[in-house]
Amino acid sequence: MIRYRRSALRAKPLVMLAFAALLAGAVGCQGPFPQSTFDPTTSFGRDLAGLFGLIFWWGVGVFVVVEVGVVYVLIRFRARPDGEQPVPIHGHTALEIAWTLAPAMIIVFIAVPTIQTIWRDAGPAADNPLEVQAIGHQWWWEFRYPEYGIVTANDLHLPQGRAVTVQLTSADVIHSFWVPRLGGKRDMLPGRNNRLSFTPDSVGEFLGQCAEFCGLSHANMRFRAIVHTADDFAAWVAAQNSPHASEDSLSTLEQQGLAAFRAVRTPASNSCIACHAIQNVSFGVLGPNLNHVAGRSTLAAGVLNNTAEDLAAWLRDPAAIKPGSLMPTIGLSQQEITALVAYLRSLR
Ligand code: HEC
Ligand SMILES: [Cu+2]
Repeated sequence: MIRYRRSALRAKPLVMLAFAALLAGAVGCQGPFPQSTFDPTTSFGRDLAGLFGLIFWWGVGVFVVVEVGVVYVLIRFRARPDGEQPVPIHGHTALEIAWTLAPAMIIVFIAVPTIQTIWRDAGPAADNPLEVQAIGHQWWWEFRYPEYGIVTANDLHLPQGRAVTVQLTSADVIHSFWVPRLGGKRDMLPGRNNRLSFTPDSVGEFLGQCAEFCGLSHANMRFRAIVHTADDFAAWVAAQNSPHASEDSLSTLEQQGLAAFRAVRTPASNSCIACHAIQNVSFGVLGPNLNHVAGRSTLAAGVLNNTAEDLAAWLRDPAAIKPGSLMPTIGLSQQEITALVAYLRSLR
């Protein structure tokens, strides 16, 4: 009696815990799902989701057949009081052939659509694709548009309805390019070119993420694919290709910022110009190209908002915001930070 009551007491919190976990899980099932592969916006993404669905339903079919078989055998051949022994089926040729063939058939049913999909989607994009070179860096994304002479970072701008070929490579370690709603995930390997081809069909912003552990700030290596209408994309290209405001037209504070940007520091590797490129100012390539940086949707690969306060915090101590950041803490004065923020925010 006492034992029974003890275990009942122990079971109660367990049941409640299980219930709470179930509730938490169910609440977590509510959208929105900004990085769901089940809501594709390219033909490539739809092909992959379709293939997944097909194989999932094959799996459901196999599950049902196997479970029905198990339940049938459990009931049909259960121990009976009269002790009747079932007849063994060892060496039953027809059965042996059947259960060898059935899995082989299932593999064929999975393999044929899979290979068809690979054939359809792994090739180069159709006529006149937009080529974008995506280069993974610890821990940010460089995007180059050879057709337009544009180099930018962390925002992948794309036109709706035009095929895109993204050439994938890395400047350092292995990264992986993944925008779940555009479809597919593909590694970026140093010294090698991989390719993803797709045609975006919906305007919008789609979140991307490095999907291969690449060091301390791997989880802080995010980006956005921003799909525009053809006209808006042309406007974006024109804005990227327009020159920055001339030096003479900068305010005094902005000019001080430009001077701080150009300053050669000690050690020299702490100079902004050693790592960053700005049109007509510098050619560094270790960090993101800063042309039109004020127009980006985020700073530091999705970690910061592109605001004056966040930019100032970044310049003060990058590693405090992004562990392991390859931009050093330079020890800028408050005056230099204010001026640099004003200058960088003039690069619209
Ligand atoms: C040793 C190289 C190096 C130096 C020197 C350097 N940076 Fe950086 N910078 C980087 C790297 C690398 C990143 C990318 C960090 C990341 O997102 O992980 C970066 C990011 C930035 C960004 C964010 C850009 C974006 O689009 O996200 C700004 C702005 C910036 N640096 C400004 C400066 C300024 C101003 C200076 C000089 C005071 C400077 N940097 C000095 C390497 C450097
Ligand atoms: Cu990475």
